Amino acid sequence: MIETIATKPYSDQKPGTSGLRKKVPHFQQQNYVQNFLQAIFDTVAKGERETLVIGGDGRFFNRDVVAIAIRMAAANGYGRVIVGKDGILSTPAASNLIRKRGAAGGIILSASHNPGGPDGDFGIKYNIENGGPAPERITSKIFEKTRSIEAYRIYSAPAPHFNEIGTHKLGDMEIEIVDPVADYADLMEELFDFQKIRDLIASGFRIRFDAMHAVTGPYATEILEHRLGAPAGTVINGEPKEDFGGGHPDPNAVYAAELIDELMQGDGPDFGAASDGDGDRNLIVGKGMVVTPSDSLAVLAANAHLAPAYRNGIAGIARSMPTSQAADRVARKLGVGIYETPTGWKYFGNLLDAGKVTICGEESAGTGSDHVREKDGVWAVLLWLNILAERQEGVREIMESHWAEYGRTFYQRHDFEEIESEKAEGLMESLRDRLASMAGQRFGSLVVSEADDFSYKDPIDGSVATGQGVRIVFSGGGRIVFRLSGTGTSGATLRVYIERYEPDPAKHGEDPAEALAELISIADSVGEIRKRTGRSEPDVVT
Ligand code: VG1
Ligand code: CO
Repeated sequence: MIETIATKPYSDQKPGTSGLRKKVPHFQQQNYVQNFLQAIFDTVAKGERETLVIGGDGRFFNRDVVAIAIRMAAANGYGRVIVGKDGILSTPAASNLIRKRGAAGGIILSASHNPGGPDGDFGIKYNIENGGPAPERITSKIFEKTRSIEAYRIYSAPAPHFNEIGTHKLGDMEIEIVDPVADYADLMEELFDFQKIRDLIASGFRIRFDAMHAVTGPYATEILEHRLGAPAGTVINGEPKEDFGGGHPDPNAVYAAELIDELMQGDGPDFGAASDGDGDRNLIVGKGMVVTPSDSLAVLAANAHLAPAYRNGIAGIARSMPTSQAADRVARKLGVGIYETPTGWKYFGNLLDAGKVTICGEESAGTGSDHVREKDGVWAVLLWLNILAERQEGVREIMESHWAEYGRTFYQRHDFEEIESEKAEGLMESLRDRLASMAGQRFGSLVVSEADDFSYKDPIDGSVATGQGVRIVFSGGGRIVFRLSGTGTSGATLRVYIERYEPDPAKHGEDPAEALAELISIADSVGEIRKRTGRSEPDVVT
């Protein structure tokens, strides 16, 4: 029976960069989840017995929300839901299922790289029929609905167990419980030359993949160990846990330090990789070197043609604005389009759908292509392996020859976490107020050539996003970007992105911290970081 239950609106259900993210206890407030899901269904459902994909990264509270989503989908006119076994679907695998099964959309439960557990973070995101995150015009409608919601609809019977593959019914709605890995692994096998990678591994090439007790464990184990023949133990921390084993599933130098250490040893593996909570990010580590995500995007774009799926070349590249301009130089050389978008994968969807770009990436360790409409951690690892197998070179050799050909873009991101929101807003406001007078100003040896607050007009649908981050560009190609994170759950996180282009090969071996030292100190003075926040050092440098 379909029940209509009265509810009261919450005022804080505004989706951020990637869906609604809050602490678990916040989500556990009465009807908090139900309100948000009903607002999604009211915004998107057409009542035409459509298909909905449901799954998440397995974090604490995942199962409860999967069960609620199934019962509410049945009460909101869906004809079929496709649910990952145990409620598990990595973000890229969910995107693939939506596309492959012609679903109207999907509910993805994840707070990505944020920690999990009863006091950790949780998140709900809606993806549209192209498999990608709902664009701004939809998320803002969802938010509007949450502010005036009066009731939600739910099927009174409990949801069936979803711990075994099979089909069930709830009222008129079919429930299909699927293997979360199989379709995704098949897709990877279509895109890449598995035989070549198998040969590379058989020749003694050693890989270490750290799944960080998050969702990619089963995916990486199936693909790397079962299908590509890597020895058991190649995937570490491969069992998804509700609290990620107490860790922080963010593949960066801080949280993946153990993996990086291993790769720094002379007798360690040849290639290291890690992914995040929901499997859409990637960290690539070579023997003795971590690959900066912005560089990884550039290298993947320059070498994509070595993998079967991209044999005929790429149509174009898109990168988020704070991502370094290394990829722009590749696009120029290839003679393909380069697009600069606001932060967040939702801005790539239209470009991918229109065939304007094939490869997209963000400085935050996200890379992907037109094979799905999300960034994809395991995909990036496999494209790297395919390139390594074709070129028969190590990661370091590939990086060094890339820099020799294109020049090196030194890059760092500095995060200042849990700043009081007012102080963070004040800092950004003050920067914006000073923008108009900044061009021509000298800081140390550098002169500002332009400064603005980034706004983006989507070339396909004409929609406009403003206030996407303050950019200060210096003559000679240096750049500092300031923006506030849209994924945090307590206080504000200030992100400062710093880059400098170095064409001289003699200087490519420099330590990034030194190569960027002057810009880092300018960032502090122009941003008044210490003065306004009292912070002298960032919490995380990536
Ligand atoms: C961060 C990253 C951004 C990424 C987003 C979602 O956003 O900077 O590049 O798309 O997280 O990633 P913000 O607003 O905190 O800077 V994840 O792996 O949710 O899915
Ligand atoms: Co993620």
